[in-house]
Amino acid sequence: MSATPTTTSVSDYEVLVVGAGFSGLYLLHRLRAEGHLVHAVEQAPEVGGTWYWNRYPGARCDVESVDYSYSWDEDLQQEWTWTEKYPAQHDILAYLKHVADRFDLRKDIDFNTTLTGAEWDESQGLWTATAADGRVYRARYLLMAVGCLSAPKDIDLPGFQEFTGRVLRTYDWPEGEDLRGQTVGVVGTGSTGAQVVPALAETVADLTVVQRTPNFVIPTRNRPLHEGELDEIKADYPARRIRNKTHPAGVFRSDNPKNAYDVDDEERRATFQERWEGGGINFLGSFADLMFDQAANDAVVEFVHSKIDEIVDDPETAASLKPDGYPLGAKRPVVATDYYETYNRSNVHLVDVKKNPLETFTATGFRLADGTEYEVDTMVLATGFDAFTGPFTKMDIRGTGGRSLAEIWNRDGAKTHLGFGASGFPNMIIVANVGSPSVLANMVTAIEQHVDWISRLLSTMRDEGHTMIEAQESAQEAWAQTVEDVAAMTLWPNGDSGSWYRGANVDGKVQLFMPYAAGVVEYGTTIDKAAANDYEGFTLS
Ligand code: NA7
Repeated sequence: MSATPTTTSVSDYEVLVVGAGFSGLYLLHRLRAEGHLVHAVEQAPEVGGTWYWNRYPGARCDVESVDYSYSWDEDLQQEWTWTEKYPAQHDILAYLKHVADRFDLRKDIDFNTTLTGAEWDESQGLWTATAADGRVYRARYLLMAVGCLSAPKDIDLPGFQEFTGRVLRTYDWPEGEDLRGQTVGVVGTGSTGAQVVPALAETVADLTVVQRTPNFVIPTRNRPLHEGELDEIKADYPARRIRNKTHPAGVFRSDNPKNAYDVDDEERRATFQERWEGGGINFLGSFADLMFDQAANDAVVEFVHSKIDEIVDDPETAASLKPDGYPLGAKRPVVATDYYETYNRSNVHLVDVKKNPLETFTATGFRLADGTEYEVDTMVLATGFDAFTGPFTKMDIRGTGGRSLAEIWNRDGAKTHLGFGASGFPNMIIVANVGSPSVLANMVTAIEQHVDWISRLLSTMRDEGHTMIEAQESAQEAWAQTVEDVAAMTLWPNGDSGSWYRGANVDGKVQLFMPYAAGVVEYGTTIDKAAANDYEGFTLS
């Protein structure tokens, strides 16, 4: 991927930003505007981060377009035209390219640059980062804007090396790839699988979907924005943004304040039905206690099961599609279009490998435990990510005394103070990842909150003559415990979901609940208080 330089070059900056997705681009803009000498590196040849890579058919965000965009520039939000309620991958990528051009960000980004390691030089108080092609970057601050879902999970399918057909990963789907007329297998029924399956079903000759754990899939109900709708939103955009920032999930959502059993059976079902028809993650706002009370959650589970029965013609397929044994929400709820309906097509078959395990891949397909063989031209892998920590642990990051971040996180789990810093890794600042609301909120809201805090921190440090910040170990332990305790007050960690929220989707990964479940409002109060208290829990020197 990376170009080979003819000589080894060393570049010096005050701040090195790793990644040019939503967080890296805003960091670059904001820190540059505040007079910091900042530069970014990006492994892709283009901006966009996750929205550059995930270009599989059907890729779409489940947060509304008008909210899944930057709020920090009124002209930008006024001039950009979203055409659909929920943005497709190519719409988001076009938007981020526009942002990069409009704010002249590209000149400070090195594309095709994959960092393989970074080492803290104690004597000089600098990070030295090395790219795969040998280029070296030195910077006082290393800002990890690497995304939560950017390192694909290693392939862990039995006998997969035997398969000689074509393999496509949703994570880096080749531009314009079309499987029209082919016999195709898909592994994975998470958010990605549930989007790619209906899209592929339209064009391929035959589609076999390998499902291990069924998910709760809520209909998106995407549609073009009505004429005048965008103008209306733009007329009062700042107020809408404020509402986003004052909702725990960072979204423009009206949650029902009632608990599920405050109402009778009829009203409860009508409420679920209305939100189901409305589509999208608003469904999660049906009742206030869905993620806090098992009985409330059982009610929503029962409702979704009834929808599956209503939609899916074949009773055996419907039974396999019903999630069981974990609360709705414990695994990230999936929002997709025509997912359950797709199983009524004659060219689509569901293989339930919980009932009939996948024994092995063969040269031409795969075989199940009962001996059934499937032959496919192409296997599509939608098998998920080494979430949160993957982008960090695949790099060789060395802190004070040569300690390895990968070794520590692989052994003890990923712990941070307030989601910003790890003890032993001075001046490495983490953006919207482990220990902060991140994926449990609208990522763009969470990112803006983090970037604003980080830019205040760096300007304060400069103004006060500090050059080093490090998370205190005791504060980090306490925050990791808080993150775990807050999650324990909810149903998120419950059941046998195998969720990537706690690293349970990757064999051998230490299981800690990684996002901070109290939401962006409470989190904002906590981090602002720490900042006002001389960055409590961090040592500045
Ligand atoms: P997910 O949600 O982690 O889904 C991955 C899917 O792949 C899930 O259904 C897994 O089943 C399945 N999988 C993974 N490994 C295997 C093996 N070995 N055998 C069978 N099935 C397997 O990733 P997504 O990309 O869909 O979504 C990630 C996030 O991206 C999403 O939540 C949005 O925030 C955007 P399992 O559940 O582990 O049994």
